[in-house]
Amino acid sequence: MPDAAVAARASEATSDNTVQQVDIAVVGAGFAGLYLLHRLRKAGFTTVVLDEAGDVGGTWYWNRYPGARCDIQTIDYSYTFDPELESAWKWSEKYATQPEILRYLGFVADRYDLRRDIRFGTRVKAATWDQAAERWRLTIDRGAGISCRHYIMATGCLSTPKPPEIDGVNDFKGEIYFTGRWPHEEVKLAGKRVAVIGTGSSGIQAIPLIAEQAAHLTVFQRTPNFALPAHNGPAPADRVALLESDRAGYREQARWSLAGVPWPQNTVFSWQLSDAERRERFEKAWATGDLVCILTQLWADQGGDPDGNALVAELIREKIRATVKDPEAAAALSPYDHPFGAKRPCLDTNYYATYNRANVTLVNLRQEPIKSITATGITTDRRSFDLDVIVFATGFDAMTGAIMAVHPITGRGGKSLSAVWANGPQTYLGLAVSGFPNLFMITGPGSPSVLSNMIVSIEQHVDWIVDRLAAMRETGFTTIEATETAQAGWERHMADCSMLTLHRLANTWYTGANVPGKARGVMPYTGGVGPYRAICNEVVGRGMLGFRLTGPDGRQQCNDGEIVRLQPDVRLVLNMLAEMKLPPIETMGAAGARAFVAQFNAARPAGRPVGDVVDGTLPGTDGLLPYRLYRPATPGPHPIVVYFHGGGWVLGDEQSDDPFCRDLCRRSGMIFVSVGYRHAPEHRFPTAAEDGYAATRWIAQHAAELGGRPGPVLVAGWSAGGNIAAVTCQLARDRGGPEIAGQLLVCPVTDATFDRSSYNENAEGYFLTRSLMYWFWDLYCSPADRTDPRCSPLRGKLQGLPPAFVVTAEFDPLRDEGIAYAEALGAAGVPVEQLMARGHFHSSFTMVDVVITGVSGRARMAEALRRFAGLPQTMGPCGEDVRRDRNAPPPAVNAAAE
Ligand code: N01
Repeated sequence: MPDAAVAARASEATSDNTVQQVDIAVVGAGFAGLYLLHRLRKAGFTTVVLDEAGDVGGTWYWNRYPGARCDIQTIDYSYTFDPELESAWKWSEKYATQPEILRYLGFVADRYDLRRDIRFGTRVKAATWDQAAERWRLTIDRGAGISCRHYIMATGCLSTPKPPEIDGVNDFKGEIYFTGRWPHEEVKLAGKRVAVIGTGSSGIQAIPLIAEQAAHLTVFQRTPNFALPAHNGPAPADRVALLESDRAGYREQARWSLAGVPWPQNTVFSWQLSDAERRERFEKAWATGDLVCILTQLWADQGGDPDGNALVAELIREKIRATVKDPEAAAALSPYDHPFGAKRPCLDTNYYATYNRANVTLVNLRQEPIKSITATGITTDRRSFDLDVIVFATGFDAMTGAIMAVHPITGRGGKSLSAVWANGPQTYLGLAVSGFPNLFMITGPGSPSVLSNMIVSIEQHVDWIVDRLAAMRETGFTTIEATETAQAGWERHMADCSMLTLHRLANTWYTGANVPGKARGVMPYTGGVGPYRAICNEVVGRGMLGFRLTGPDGRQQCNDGEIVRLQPDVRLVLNMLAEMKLPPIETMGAAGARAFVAQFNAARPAGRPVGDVVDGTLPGTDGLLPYRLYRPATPGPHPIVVYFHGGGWVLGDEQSDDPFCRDLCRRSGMIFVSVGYRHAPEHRFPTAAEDGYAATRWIAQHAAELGGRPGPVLVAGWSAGGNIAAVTCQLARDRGGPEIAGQLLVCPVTDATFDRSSYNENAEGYFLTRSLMYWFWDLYCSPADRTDPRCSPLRGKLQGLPPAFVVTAEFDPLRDEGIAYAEALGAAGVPVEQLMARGHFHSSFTMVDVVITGVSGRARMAEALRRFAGLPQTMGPCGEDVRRDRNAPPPAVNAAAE
């Protein structure tokens, strides 16, 4: 279809002075608005779509600069709602050009006869909620306005260009263009001196093509970006074959994937690969020319861990150095200020090689900032450039800009959206805002949107909204509004999710950092497309949780609450476990349960390398006990932590908490000796406790032999191991040593009492169940012995114990006894810090590299251990040294959530 076929066609229905009455008004006629219109119409809603542009296309209408293409392969960047549409359209390239994408949208508009309900060239000037009528009143710049029951912003995430923010723009006598508002007529650059300001995706796509035309091109770069060759051409045969082998399955997989494009989840970690293997993976991904591939397929820790990420970043910088001949330019083009992927990487065609051209100059604004734009060009603080054309590729007021651009939006009680969002966007699910009934956003802030294949996310949002509106109509409800509780919960969940990736570590449009004065925070949902879809479905399944619905007869429905209270990765783990439909562990018998644990542990990510791992035995009270020693890679001698594994005194061994021991060894810079104490039911109470104490004494006496620092040791343990660690401290105090410098108790068992709230609230559904705990207790200890402080340390004397760091998890049956122990220690005058881990479960901290949100908690545990050991500095969450003020007091007893 020729371009002309999608040329501007002004819509009708603008001339008369009557307010147009519709069920639903939509702003935006891009991918989102078009599908929305199609679905709303099919559902029988009267609808009008408004767009300032002269035709359909949304962002693709405006972004017509040379080189504009999509950066998700076009076989994925397509509507999937209609299989017939899929077979009716064939893309010509792997990454379609802007004109082809615009033709596609024109084709869709024609196929479903959409234009007749779109008012082009129409701008919304204000939207006001009329509470009495329960309708939105829209003021527009052409005609009498619109009255609608529901108002939907399909305004796109990257459609409002940000102002140039450079002095003197208006003085320039030459031509000025914005990539985001490129003229429809041809822009002639041949023979001209052209400047491009900005090296994001737009600049990087445009620069090579402008360089081919211009007499001279000067690129003004403030921050270098990572760019990868697109290797454009026909759609890759392997991806096409994958799609065509099972189109419906492929699309469904995309809908449940993390980024909206079906690629398998990576389970191999960088430290499990040799340099050569990493390079091989990298070269393969580089040759693929696919953002999602290189962002997800190298190694499992590339997106969430700075160390794993740094390996990719350096491999890309190597490519830049190999391509750009001038070492100074290569250095300037090499990004060091952000992790790879934390800022949107770009797909390019000959971008870096363009800097080898004689007619291209790179100006590094970090070394010579722009002073001003003058009548004749651009002046930096070192030199002046005479120019005929300046192209601003300076980006967008992303995610919120386009919504704010149709302001004022005034909700219930005169609330203004800009006021509500003054400190950053607040939404429920990125779909709705409390105080703004019947207002929806497609791919709004708080939804996966720009961190996903937009089309998959758009279809999900549109389907969800239209289905809800249809359901409301059926049930007679006329308004729907997010509650404040739900919205605040979503904000917390968003913040939790932001810890899963590295986006928070970069100054980008994802975080609002590109617009001066804009509130900062990760705006898109980083928890992934599939998990997000599951959450939206769950909201419906739980009776529209977090929404208030009202009807004309005074009827109301409101299941208030937070949709996700678990940490996002904990939720995934628990869902996965639930899907496995495992029999309760306590029904497996001790041998069966041990076999299960061994199998379960074999499937987890291998722990990270430490300096040395040594297996040995030590004399216990009744024969030898095995141990595993983890030594840091740093020069010793190191303080020693005696560690006791979890497993209810029945399961596990000295190796079963291997990743946790490795992690704490690395973070704390201390030796961990994990002790294989004896288990029930073969060895019942008090064997485990006595073994723990005996082992600690022996290790303290042989610290130097073990390569450790002589002097006091520390103890640590998780779950039943926390119980043994706590008991060991009491025994050491009462039996004349050894000296213990501190105790780390992670979700410890402290008391054989089962009536605390957490035993009921978290009785089931969080892996460690109440009935499993009953079983452990029964195997370990007869009821008559359970008040003995050697199994219930909370009942012992607590004065004079070493300082403690007590970790408890919100969704753990053992939570309250851990808290009780910490409080009792504090009351007995023992220095104690508490970490109450919000949204975590019993195993959160030991599931290293699975529960990523446990990282900061483990960093704090390591800090506490170092403090107990008197070590002078702390180590940051990712192992980096973080100097702390040695005179500063230790953190106060901390009940804050992690
Ligand atoms: O915008 P950007 P974009 N003085 O914000 C610089 C999508 N997209 O339009 O980083 C000097 O990424 C700014 O520098 P800095 C894609 O998601 C996709 O390129 O702020 N420089 C930066 O270099 C993309 O991420 C495609 O220091 C100034 C650049 O301008 C998103 O849209 C194609 C400046 C802006 O980069 C945005 O991309 C195009 C100033 N005052 C866009 N202000 C596809 O491939 C800003 N800069 C699908």
